[in-house]
Amino acid sequence: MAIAYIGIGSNLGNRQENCLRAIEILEKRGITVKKKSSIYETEPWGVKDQPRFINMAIEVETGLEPKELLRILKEVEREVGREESFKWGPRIIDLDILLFDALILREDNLEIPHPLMHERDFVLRPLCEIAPERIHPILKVRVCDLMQELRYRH
Ligand code: PH2
Ligand code: MG
Ligand code: MG
Repeated sequence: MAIAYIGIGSNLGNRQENCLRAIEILEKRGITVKKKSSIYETEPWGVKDQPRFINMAIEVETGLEPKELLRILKEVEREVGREESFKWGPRIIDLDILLFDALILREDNLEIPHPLMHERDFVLRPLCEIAPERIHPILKVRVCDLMQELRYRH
């Protein structure tokens, strides 16, 4: 079994309901959700001219391989109602793998750790709530320290 962290975001429709519904569907698909962060309302990052987001992070336990987990996340996104949008644009639901054990994977369609997680307050804040001591396997820094560093830079 692996422990993975998933970042959840929504800025269209009933944002909170979308996030909670995604978690429910994941559980129905046999993914054990072990921890849930609080619900955070965050300023849009990257493309600023769009509605505010709801963000969360969850810890899951799974026997799936990372690629299989990614496939399930995409299916759940579709089930919650995600439609095509542009990069960093508004979305009903977004489910991103942040960390997967201490795995480092760099492929075209899947990069773990998430390549921008250490730059994003909307990822680090909820993640820090449920996994402050987790080590980023490339940067070799704890999640809580990544958040401190980000605060310092901004
Ligand atoms: N997701 C993005 C782009 N910008 N900003 C916030 N606050 N929250 C997000 O989840 C988010 C974002 C692309 O995935
Ligand atoms: Mg994303
Ligand atoms: Mg995504």
